Amino acid sequence: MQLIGMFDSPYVRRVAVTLRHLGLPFEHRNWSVGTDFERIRELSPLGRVPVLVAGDGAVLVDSAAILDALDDWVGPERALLPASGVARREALRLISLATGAGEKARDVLYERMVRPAEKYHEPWVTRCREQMHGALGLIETSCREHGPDAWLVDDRLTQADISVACIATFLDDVLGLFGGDPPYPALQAHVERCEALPAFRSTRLRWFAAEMQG
Ligand SMILES: N[C@@H](CCC(=O)N[C@@H](CS)C(=O)NCC(=O)O)C(=O)O
Repeated sequence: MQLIGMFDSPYVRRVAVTLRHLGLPFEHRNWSVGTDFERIRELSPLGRVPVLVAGDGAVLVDSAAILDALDDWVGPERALLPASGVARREALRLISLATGAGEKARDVLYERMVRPAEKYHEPWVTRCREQMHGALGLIETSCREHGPDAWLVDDRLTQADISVACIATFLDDVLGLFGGDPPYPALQAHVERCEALPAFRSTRLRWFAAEMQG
């Protein structure tokens, strides 16, 4: 199995953390959507990461579809998305809020990094930031309600914990989330708990935050 994409992407990283946590071996192709765009497009004409090339050669795109396949492969006992009921609904709610916040942050970044400076549109950036903080506020409430020693939706780590932590770490790396206003103390405590786990530690790019904020 091959995972294509750099761990600076929270979407790639949540797949990598999931693979490691489940003990599924994979080769990591550390390809950039900038410099390796053409060879990524040879596998997936969409040209986005993550891309997963499965053992049977199938090419999977989009982290949500990849995570769904991984849960399917390990079976219901080990699947990281709860199978049904309130836990599944709550996990999907938190995952959607986290990925939505990540997309809004990505829009803010691309406005700065991709668009010509004279076309930078501040009202769009302000709107994206408001949307991002709206979603993060709901995640903060959930983290606070569960307390620092509990997982978010179950008595074990689920995909909600992984996705929330990967995306919040990314937001801290690129936007200084945990040093900013408003503060997110309960979310920060949850992220620190997750980032201490081996699957997270082995996929953490420490240089990335320094480069983004330097
Ligand atoms: N919904 C997608 C989002 C993936 C995504 O936005 N990947 C970014 C890297 S963080 C990317 O490939 N950007 C290059 C592009 O869209 O051209 C997923 O969950 O996999």
